[in-house]
Amino acid sequence: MELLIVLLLVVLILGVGVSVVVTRRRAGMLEPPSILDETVAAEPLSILDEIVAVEPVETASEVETASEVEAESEVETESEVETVEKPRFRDRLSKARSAFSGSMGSIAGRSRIDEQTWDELEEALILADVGVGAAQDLLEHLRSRVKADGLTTGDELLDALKRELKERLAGFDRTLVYSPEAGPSVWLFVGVNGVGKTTTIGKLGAREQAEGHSVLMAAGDTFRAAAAEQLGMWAERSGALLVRGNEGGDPSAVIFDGVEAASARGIDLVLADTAGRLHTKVNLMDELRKVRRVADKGDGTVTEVLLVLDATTGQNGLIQARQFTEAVELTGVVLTKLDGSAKGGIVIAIHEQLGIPVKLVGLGEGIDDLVAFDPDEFVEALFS
Ligand SMILES: Nc1nc2c(ncn2[C@@H]2O[C@H](COP(=O)(O)OP(=O)(O)O)[C@@H](O)[C@H]2O)c(=O)[nH]1
Ligand SMILES: [Mg+2]
Repeated sequence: MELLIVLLLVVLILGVGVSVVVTRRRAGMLEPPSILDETVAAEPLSILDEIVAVEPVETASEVETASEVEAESEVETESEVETVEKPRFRDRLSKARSAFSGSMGSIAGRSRIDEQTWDELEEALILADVGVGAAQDLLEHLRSRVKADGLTTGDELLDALKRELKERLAGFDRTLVYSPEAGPSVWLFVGVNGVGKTTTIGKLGAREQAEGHSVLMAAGDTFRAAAAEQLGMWAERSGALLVRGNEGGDPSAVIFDGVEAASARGIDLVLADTAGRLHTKVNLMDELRKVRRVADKGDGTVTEVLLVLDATTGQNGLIQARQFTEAVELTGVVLTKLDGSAKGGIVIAIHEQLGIPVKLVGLGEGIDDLVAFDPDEFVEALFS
């Protein structure tokens, strides 16, 4: 009996002890979070503190991951900034690229080149806006390449096409010419309404200013007052000067005044905007001939006459282009809106049919979205 009482006492004492320990443990477990809560309250980086509170052991790796993510997003931001500075064909040509490589898709992976392959390639080239004439000429050259080099697969054929395209686009001088000894250089921009003349002048003015040339913009599009205002905004953004006339005024006079003003101030470059449409019954091409003549009359020298073409208009754009080629001696093409629904083949068509080089390409509406045309980069982007 005594033994039983002693045992009961022992059990009781142990029970109380254990419960005390458990309570203490519980208290111990409760305490740290309250400390952490205080820490959380003190430190602003509550996300990290939450991670510490939930899984203290993995804190280090969590933080590492977090900083890795941070590092990655920083890199992304940096490359975004780079893209803004100089957009790349690969990034901006997504639509042209998928149209082009999509239509070539059935040829890739073929184990042999037969008549059906040639038919499909011709169709694909025409769909890509290369134009019927240029497509047939390309195919002719490719046929002899296939024979001479013993090419047998679809992939080899596409590779040969890629090389052929690069060769055809090589050998054009794409520099924009200054004439430092002959007064201000005048670069004239022509093209139908809405193709992007004014926007191109704005972007290019900013680029030339940034490269250390002084720029004056002449608002030769007197068709609408809004056109001069639009150019004025670009001039302000790029730090260029602006010369404008009255709505409905003589475009040649505005450009002539612009050249004189530039000459008086020792400005290197006049970017001259023109209208794609006229108030008067005068033919646009006659007007442009006059603009071209008058721009050369004063102290300046016209060193570039750039036809601005909207890439999304495809083969139709080329029909207009021919009219301009006949009116004024063009020195190059600015191909805008290649970031849109344009098909890349238009670039080939311009070189083949007009015989003048694409010098600049518009890849968006922003001030930095104008790049020099690089044929190799362009062809690679189309096939990637
Ligand atoms: N997406 C895209 N839009 C462009 C590009 N160039 C011009 N634009 C847009 O095309 C429209 C007409 O441009 P604008 O310069 O006024 O044409 P203009 O009538 O020839 O002077 C404007 O909304 C421009 O922002 C380009 O390269 N890409
Ligand atoms: Mg305009």
